[in-house]
Amino acid sequence: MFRFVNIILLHCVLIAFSQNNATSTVCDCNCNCDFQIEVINDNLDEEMPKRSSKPSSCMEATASSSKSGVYEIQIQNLNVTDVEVFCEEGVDLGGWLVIQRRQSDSVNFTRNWRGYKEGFGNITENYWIGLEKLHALTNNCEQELYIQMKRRNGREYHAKYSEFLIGNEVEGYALKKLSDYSGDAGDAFRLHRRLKFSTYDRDNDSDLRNCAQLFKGGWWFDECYYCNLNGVYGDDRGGVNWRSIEDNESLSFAQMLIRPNRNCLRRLMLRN
Ligand SMILES: [Ca+2]
Repeated sequence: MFRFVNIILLHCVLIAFSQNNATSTVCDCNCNCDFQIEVINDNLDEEMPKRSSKPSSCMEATASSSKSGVYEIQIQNLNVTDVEVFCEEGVDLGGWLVIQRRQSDSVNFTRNWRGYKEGFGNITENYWIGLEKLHALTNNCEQELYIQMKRRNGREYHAKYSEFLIGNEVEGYALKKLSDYSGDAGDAFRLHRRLKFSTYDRDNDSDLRNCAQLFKGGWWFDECYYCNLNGVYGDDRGGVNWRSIEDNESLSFAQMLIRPNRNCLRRLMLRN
């Protein structure tokens, strides 16, 4: 309960600041708050730095609509100024940004280093956001990671990690941080911590073989994997796989999402 209230509180404060609404009640924002906070400062507009016009996360982007869909955000430390992202509101209190999705075989995930670096697919369907954006997003402010998965029998699973951090290209876009796990899918991603990303043309794995070539998708391969959500869709021998759910079945759905975590929100509150 404390955690739930805490997330809602931080969400509401962020929304209030993003709207620069200095004198109103913070929780008049359709965010299901069961309490109210009065912001008392008549000169707040003068004292608070103006936020940029574009939101920097899905938590901000969806603040007034609370609807899933495509939004434009700004990502600091990235050459592109406006980036279209898909924001998911239907999962774990919402405010999530989709970084990867598998739902059919319509997009080929056998891509080279450049493909995984820049991203590919359709933002509303099968999709990979790209490692450059993932590095920028996870480094600008601490993010948590939520992974949704579904088997062919319809049963759904999830894995959640309290912090998710990806290195830069020189570091091989390594999975630098993957903090506390919760969920019912099993902690198959933990064993990929600190590993570099590999594609068939950039073998950074720990195996004598080329895992990305063998399993036809880019991932943080080891020798070769405990989970791989970028494998061949529908291929039970090396497909979209999370071994702590089922070793030999390609999942029918997988989606990876990130959202500013508590540490990030706390820092944003202090900065404001
Ligand atoms: Ca190798």
